[in-house]
Amino acid sequence: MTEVTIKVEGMSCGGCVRNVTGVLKALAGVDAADVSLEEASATVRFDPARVDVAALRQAVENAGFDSPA
Ligand SMILES: [Cu+2]
Repeated sequence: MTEVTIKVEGMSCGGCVRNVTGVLKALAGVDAADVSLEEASATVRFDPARVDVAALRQAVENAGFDSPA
């Protein structure tokens, strides 16, 4: 397992946090996602053989938020 922290911009409430957490955890290969509204970030533990950071960021973008590199 690998752990990475990505930026997540555009969240404004706990609903956004749950939304982002849900889309990250829905990805095959993601083991855990800890999303922080205050820090505008998500720390994700994942299997690098099954999913990569680009896919994590894409999932955040697809959910309507921004994940700048
Ligand atoms: Cu919200």
